[in-house]
Amino acid sequence: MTSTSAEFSALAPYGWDESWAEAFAPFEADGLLPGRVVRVDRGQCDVVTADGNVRADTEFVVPRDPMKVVCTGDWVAVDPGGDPRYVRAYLPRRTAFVRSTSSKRSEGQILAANVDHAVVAVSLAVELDLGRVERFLALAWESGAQPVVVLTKADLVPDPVTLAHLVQDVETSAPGVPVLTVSALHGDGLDVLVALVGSGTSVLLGQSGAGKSTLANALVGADVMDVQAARDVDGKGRHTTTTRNLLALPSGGVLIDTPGLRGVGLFDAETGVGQVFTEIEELAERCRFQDCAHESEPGCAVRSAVENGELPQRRLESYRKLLRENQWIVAKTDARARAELRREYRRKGAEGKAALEAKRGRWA
Ligand SMILES: Nc1nc2c(ncn2[C@@H]2O[C@H](COP(=O)(O)OP(=O)(O)OP(=O)(O)O)[C@@H](O)[C@H]2O)c(=O)[nH]1
Ligand SMILES: [Mg+2]
Ligand SMILES: [Zn+2]
Repeated sequence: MTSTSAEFSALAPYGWDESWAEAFAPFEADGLLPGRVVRVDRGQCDVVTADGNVRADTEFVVPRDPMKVVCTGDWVAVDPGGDPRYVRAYLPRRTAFVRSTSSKRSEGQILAANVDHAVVAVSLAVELDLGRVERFLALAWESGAQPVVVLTKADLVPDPVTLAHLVQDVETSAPGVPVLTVSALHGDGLDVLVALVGSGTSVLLGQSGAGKSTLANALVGADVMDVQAARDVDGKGRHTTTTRNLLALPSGGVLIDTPGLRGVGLFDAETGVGQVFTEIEELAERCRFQDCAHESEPGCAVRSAVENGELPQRRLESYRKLLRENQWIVAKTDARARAELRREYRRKGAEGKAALEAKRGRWA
């Protein structure tokens, strides 16, 4: 069975296509309804379907694994009958943003799924923190989406030379990533962003107060998202946006607005980190030793690039810091996985022993 044309016309603005329909076919055969999650809060989600918006419980697809929790951007199979309705399954994700939840528990948390463009919003109202930009970009690359950096509130940097320098600094920290400047206040630079988010699904990421919801409203052309009242408190105070919201854009494309992230912990993002620091990884290929740590080894191409001013020292330090952090998370996750495995073995071992004793008992 294939997806109906009603489904196509209702869901196409949200990104439904032939290949999603194909992935959905087995669920269609079971009489389930396809839809995209536009918002999640506390075990429930809003799903846009051909029957309009439905609120559904996600209970059935949550086997206590935070990576398997339905999230905004997921394509899901909803039980059409029943009260409450249930999300029965989600389709395999094309991309997923994962961060580590906290430093104590090494768990991944899915921020958004099936995203094509990751728009990292960075406010020009506060001092540029390139390390933070790099961290966001590592997360973005790791997800499988193409990142773009948007420097917001460009109206606050009226001097074009200063603005150009800021853009250049970010570009140096973001190889392969377009860097745009926009002012939602004046509308400057919005056309470039409109073109970029006009296809596929984009997610707005960044600190609280960076101007993500202001951009979302500008792109939607209506005040659909609440915006922070005072504009001089970037990154501080209350988060204005508290849920992740998926919006269909009038000129095509889908946008997910997210709550500001104060800290983004990496979660198994080594590939992503590598993509943020491609120039360092390229230099490293020319180091004399293949496993060069770029510290005191002779013939280190990375250190000599720093010495001759080709590579900023800050970049190398940031690279090391993110790699270290990532290795630590991976080690911790592995340790946790190993501990779980040990528990499992012990449990199985105990079962096995009990079975053996029962058997012996029978023969005794
Ligand atoms: N001067 C200026 N201020 C802006 C611009 N865009 C946004 N702001 C202000 O920045 C503040 C924060 O904007 P929001 O859009 O709420 O920020 P956010 O990133 O969505 O914040 P959270 O939802 O908390 O993550 C608001 O007071 C906006 O008016 C801009 O282009 N220029
Ligand atoms: Mg917001
Ligand atoms: Zn080296």
